[in-house]
Amino acid sequence: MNVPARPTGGPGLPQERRLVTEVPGPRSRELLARRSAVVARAVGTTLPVFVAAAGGGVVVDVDGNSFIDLGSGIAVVNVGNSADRVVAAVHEQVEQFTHTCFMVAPYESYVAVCEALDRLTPGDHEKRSALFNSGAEAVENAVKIARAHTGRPAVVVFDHAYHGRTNLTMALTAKNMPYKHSFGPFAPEVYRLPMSYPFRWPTGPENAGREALAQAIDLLEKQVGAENVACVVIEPIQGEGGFVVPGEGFLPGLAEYCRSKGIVFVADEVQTGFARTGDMFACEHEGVVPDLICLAKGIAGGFPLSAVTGRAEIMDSPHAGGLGGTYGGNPVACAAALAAIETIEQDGLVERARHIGDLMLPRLRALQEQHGIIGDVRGRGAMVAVELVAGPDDRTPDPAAAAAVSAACHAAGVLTLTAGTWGNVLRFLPPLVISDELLDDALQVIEKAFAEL
Ligand code: PLZ
Repeated sequence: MNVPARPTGGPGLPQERRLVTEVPGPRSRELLARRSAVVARAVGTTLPVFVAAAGGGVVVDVDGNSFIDLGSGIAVVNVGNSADRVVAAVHEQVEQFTHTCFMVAPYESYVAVCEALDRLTPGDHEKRSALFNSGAEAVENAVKIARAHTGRPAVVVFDHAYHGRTNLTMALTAKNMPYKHSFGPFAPEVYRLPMSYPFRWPTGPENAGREALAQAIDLLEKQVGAENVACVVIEPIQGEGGFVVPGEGFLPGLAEYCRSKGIVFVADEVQTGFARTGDMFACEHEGVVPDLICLAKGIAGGFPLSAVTGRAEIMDSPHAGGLGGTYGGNPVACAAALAAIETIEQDGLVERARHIGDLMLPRLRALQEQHGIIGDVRGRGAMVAVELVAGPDDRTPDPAAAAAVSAACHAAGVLTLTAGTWGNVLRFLPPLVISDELLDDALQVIEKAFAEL
């Protein structure tokens, strides 16, 4: 195969949607063939092109096609791909050392990341952090910490939740296919409660906060018993579950209930964190202060890093040596995190996320007026979605329509993702550095895809 000159990624890439071949193009097709001969088929692909470079609001493939990025690698590159500060910090770090293992010989950047998390996460109580590699690992460790602290076994989670693919986090995740099917048995002592899902709440969205809270507490007390519960784990806005924003009062009520019963309240902000929703963390929207917060994805501009941050007395419950891992808080990932956090703060990306929501939500609501299959438009900041259903008076999920719109967007040069328990949610997660012009162009492509459905 003729390999073209390697394009340089980062914000300097031309910020344009550009199709120069069919999708996938010939070079991507060659790589897809190589891939299917050696990569396990269980590992999925959303957009069947191979990436050559990415930056700002675009992803460029090996055939020279430039896609508008509405996925951010699943809410990871909030600061954009190969963001300037991240690239510089990583270069500097790899020239110094790449790994010692923090548990063997520590280094300053790990401590500096924990200082930043102490400062940025909700609440002014004394905090401690521990660093890991993936979102799932952060959630698993939060459960370990909560169990050590309370001496209780049970973990309470919600319908439509997604917390990862390891054995314990599969048990916490709600959806069978594709995440759990044939992979059991799962970890015990996991209990699932109904979620506050306004669009699907039987008595109407306005009751979804209050009624869901009462139901959740009632079920928890009857079926589990508060005194058996180590922690409640919840995404403040559900990610893979379809960008479900709980009804007002649900999260604060739950946090308050947990406090009154000595249950550790764990916010899984793996997808919602780091400016994504127009606040640094989604919990802040209703003033919720979690006992423990799980962080990953947007924390390090594309490098594998995750964290659990929380109340010092809870975090310090496990015995010395009880938490860790070879790579947790790797120095390159920590350098990237410090640079990503600086970028979010210096470049006003929290405000930028709000601005993206202000641009997208009205356009999507206008689209809803024209297309009865758009049952719901929801989200916050740069985490927005539309849920597709049979029609204006029929909420039967329509995953085929979501797949068709998404495919039309891909063919036209816009990278979109789907989500939701029924796969009927189109979700949009642009990098926070995307230009208004690109966003407008992407919205026009989405509008056209609905018009031609
Ligand atoms: N908690 C809230 O969104 C990861 C999963 C993609 P890891 N979401 C993307 C896929 O199909 O595997 C996620 C999340 C929330 C935990 C996780 C898990 O994070 O870094 O993928 O382990």
